[in-house]
Amino acid sequence: MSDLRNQLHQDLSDAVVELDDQKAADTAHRVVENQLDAYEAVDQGLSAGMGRASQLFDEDVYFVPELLVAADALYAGLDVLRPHIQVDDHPVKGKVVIGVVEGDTHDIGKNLVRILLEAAGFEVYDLGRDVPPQTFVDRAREVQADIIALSTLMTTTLEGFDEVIRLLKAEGVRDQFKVIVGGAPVTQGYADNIGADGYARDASAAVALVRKLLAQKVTQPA
Ligand code: B1M
Repeated sequence: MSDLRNQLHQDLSDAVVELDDQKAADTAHRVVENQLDAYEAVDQGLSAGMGRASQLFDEDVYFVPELLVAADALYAGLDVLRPHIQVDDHPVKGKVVIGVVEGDTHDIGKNLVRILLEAAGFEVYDLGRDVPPQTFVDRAREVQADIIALSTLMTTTLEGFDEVIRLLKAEGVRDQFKVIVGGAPVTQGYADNIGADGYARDASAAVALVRKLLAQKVTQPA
């Protein structure tokens, strides 16, 4: 069974790299028919494939049109797998407000993070992309979020992270929320410098980080 699972993960990843939405959907159906874990298939198949496609972009093998069609293949697989992702019954639950900061419209990675957080049983409020800092703060206060999750793919928009934290402090509510950050140009050092509560490298790491921060909140109430 693990051979089949590995093969289907590889096929999903290849489907994204080959820009083949039909293959992505067909392979995703095979994952479901064989009762394999849909979450793992998203993480280790589709998401891994998008990472490979991005790498090919960096190497000037792929250009923007290829990346957009790769994303179509990713979403074709996701459409099939998403209803089959088991919602985790992990005891620690919480509310997450997520979005891509102002000036940045790259949302493929943020969407993956959102989907895996939802699958992990968190209540996720997705503000979309190009989100002004004040909107994060207002929405987090409105829904009484536990976590504010900020994503960006561009160095030029990183300062949106600082701005959200600055506004939280200015409104005297910094302690009410854990702020986590991620996206390709982000590092643990950057997160530490701006006083974020955590950094995650990819979507699965984001789920683990949210769990860890919420578990700390439960054991150390404010
Ligand atoms: Co553009 N783009 N793009 N782009 N684009 C980059 C980011 C770039 C690095 C390409 C390059 O020049 N080498 C570059 C940024 C350079 C910089 O840093 N300053 C760039 C640029 C410059 C631009 C434009 C300005 C180009 C232009 O118009 N001149 C423009 C931006 C417009 C704007 O936003 N204002 C632009 C536009 C676009 C498209 C629309 C064509 C398209 C985006 C489509 C979309 O998202 N809806 C696009 C794409 C596809 C890319 C690349 C090729 C791929 C990004 C991607 O989707 N990767 C990218 C180059 C690259 O990354 N190699 C590039 C796949 C995705 C799954 O990975 O988003 O990294 P990623 O997410 C990962 C992790 O980062 C992490 O988890 C995810 C999955 O595991 N993660 C988090 C993400 N958010 C997280 C949050 C967390 C935790 C983890 O916690 C909160």
